[in-house]
Amino acid sequence: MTTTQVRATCPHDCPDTCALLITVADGVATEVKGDPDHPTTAGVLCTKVSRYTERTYHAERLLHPLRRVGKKGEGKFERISWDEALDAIAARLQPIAARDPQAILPYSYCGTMGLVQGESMSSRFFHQLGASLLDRTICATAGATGYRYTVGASIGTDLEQFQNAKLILIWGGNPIASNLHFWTRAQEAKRRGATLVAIDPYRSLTAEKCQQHIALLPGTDAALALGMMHVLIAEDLLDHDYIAQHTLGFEQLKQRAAEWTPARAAEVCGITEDELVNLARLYGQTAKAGEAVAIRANYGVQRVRGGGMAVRNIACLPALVGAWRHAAGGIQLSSSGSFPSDKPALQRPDLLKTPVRTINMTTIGDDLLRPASAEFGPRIEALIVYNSNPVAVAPDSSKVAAGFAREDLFTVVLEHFQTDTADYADIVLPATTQLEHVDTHTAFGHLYMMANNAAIAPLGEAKANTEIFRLLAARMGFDDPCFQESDDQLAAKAFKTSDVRAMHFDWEALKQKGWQKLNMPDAPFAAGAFPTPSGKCEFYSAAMAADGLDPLPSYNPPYESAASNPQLAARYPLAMISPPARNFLNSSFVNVKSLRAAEGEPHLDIHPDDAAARGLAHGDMARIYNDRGSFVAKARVTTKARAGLVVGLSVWWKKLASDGKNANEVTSQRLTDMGRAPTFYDTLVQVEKAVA
Ligand SMILES: Nc1nc2c(c(=O)[nH]1)N[C@H]1C(S)=C(S)[C@@H](COP(=O)(O)OP(=O)(O)OC[C@H]3O[C@@H](n4cnc5c(=O)[nH]c(N)nc54)[C@H](O)[C@@H]3O)O[C@H]1N2
Ligand SMILES: Nc1nc2c(c(=O)[nH]1)N[C@H]1C(S)=C(S)[C@@H](COP(=O)(O)OP(=O)(O)OC[C@H]3O[C@@H](n4cnc5c(=O)[nH]c(N)nc54)[C@H](O)[C@@H]3O)O[C@H]1N2
Ligand code: SF4
Ligand SMILES: [Mo]
Repeated sequence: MTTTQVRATCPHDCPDTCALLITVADGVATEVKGDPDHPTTAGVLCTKVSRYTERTYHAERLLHPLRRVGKKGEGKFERISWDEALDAIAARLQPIAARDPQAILPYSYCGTMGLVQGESMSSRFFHQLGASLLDRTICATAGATGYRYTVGASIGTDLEQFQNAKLILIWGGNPIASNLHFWTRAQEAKRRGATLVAIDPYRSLTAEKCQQHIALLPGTDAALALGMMHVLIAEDLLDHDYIAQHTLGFEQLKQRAAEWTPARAAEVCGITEDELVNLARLYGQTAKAGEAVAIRANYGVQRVRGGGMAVRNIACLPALVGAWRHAAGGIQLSSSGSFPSDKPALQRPDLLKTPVRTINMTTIGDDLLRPASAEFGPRIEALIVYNSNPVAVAPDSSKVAAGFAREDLFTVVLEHFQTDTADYADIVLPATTQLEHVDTHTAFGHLYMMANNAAIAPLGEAKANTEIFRLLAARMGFDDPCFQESDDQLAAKAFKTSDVRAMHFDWEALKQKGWQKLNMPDAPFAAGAFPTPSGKCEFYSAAMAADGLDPLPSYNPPYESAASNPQLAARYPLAMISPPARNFLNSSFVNVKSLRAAEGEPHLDIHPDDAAARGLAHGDMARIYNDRGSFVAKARVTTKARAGLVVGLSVWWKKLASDGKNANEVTSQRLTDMGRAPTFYDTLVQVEKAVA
């Protein structure tokens, strides 16, 4: 028996982007471990990816192309050959492209975060075709936009510094579930005497383990940050020198913050004035004592109408107290902007010869149902889905499913499994997993360029996304030489070596070593030099004014809350959030038995008072509904959910739930204040005991 060890990278949409070691015995992957030498992975993986072989060798892996024989959504398919599949696709796409290629839409997200198997050959294909562009907003664009207006780019505190902080605000994140290797650092900081504060409407696994927990109402974080600014300014807990040298608009900010008395802010947030004032003092006084104060801002704050502004306001705090002076101070939202990846080289936008429209992935429900019009352009006639499971993950799911069920829509799905989305496909194409293909990765939680070597041969007839788009390009008659490039050739172009941060990038060397840190200063904004138009942290943003937004920190209340929409709240009094379950990764892994068993079944956490008012007991089946739809989940009566809030950990495969539905039945397609992003956690519902 020959046993080898292959260096790989976790492909999932998780900030940790772990370095993996794959043990391969006679061509079979037998173990997936964390690389002990990688500084942030440190030999530890989450439960999900420790079970990676269970996913790769799953009995239900798609191993052959399939053609639908049943009704859309029914899941009945027959096996066909690759030639038949590619011919069938080209035969459907060609006439549509001849009429108007914008009627063809790619739909993809981060099933893999790889630069090669994500958007490289696929983008080239759609650019050459002249298909509609997809605005990939489903996760991070609200916060990224708010952060960019303020700090300049998605650059922040290095993960490897957090253990040295004296105070860490874990703001809208649940790292025990979703950012494990940050949690390790936070715990180390705690051992060294740091205080951890969770800011989260829900007593999450993480909030339970922090010394303090501020359980504010969902969607009110921008007000909390404004109230904190008020206290910092009123009590002079400021770094005047840092403000003078490295910020813009302090005098205007001062006036704005004056309006946000602790009493007003606390009322909006549904917390006590003391909680707010004490938090601001803890933050300001710790900084004033010369200690590092850090914020880990995460996605929980962004999935509401005011999500962009919330991140912007939070991102102002470190500059006010001079937290950026310390390598362990400041804020991390995402490290993605640190990577000089060369997207134009990979994606070749120059292949697109005429301007085309852009469709927002968040509103795919409405857009699939939209007729042709002067504003919208042609009706969507063909959809090619890869690296995503929109029928489960996109908001307002009954609309999404209705769109996918259109008989006149031609749908191709590239997948590992027969997902809720694949059930609606005309043609399903089997894709390789990370163990079977080559890739290179950035990260959004650390600063390492990462390599993924193929550990095993593709299973069955599975092919890498890149190879599928190469074959489709050939079928469509695209003869540009760029459609011949191999995965290694693509990976070799992934980073700009002209940029000092990646000047040492060399693909062959990276494949050998597995990972390589970017050249980045330890404390990125210790001496200012923010990548904003002014070079300063912008409390006042002229770019925002130009974009029609309030140029100063402000508060955009939720679309759906008791305070902002009392009429709706009279019918649907409970705020619902549906953050990630620990054992799933979005909708990935839901079909892995051991992981699904750990989650059990869809649950709804509800406060004892709210349950009692509805005659709902622990373990009863609850029906959760609003005007958009309904789903059922088993009630867990618990004070983890504050009164007025219900929590349904997600994202379940609809077909693995007893009613064939999930939390996205009730979420809406309305967009955030910035970044055209979804508002999954801006949802009012009513709950009742389900009739058996
Ligand atoms: N195990 C696991 N890990 C994951 C994922 C997964 O599905 N499972 N998904 C990955 C992806 S794609 C992402 S984007 C990240 C997401 O992971 P996180 O960044 O941690 O974000 P969420 O899980 O959306 O929310 C985190 C916390 O925010 C809280 N929250 C909800 N609304 C609000 C609010 O208005 N204000 C505040 N302050 N808090 C709020 C929730 O209760 C939750 O506990 O995790 C990644 N990692
Ligand atoms: N209610 C609610 N809805 C949510 C969220 C929430 O918190 N609550 N979170 C939102 C967020 S943050 C995100 S990021 C989105 C995530 O939404 P998606 O990006 O759609 O993520 P997944 O559901 O994991 O689906 C990814 C799919 O890609 C497939 N895949 C993986 N690797 C490959 C590959 O190499 N090739 C191909 N062809 N396929 C591959 C996987 O099998 C999987 O089915 O969901 C959003 N939806
Ligand atoms: S999902 Fe996240 S924590 Fe788990 S192995 Fe992948 S990168 Fe690491
Ligand atoms: Mo996400």
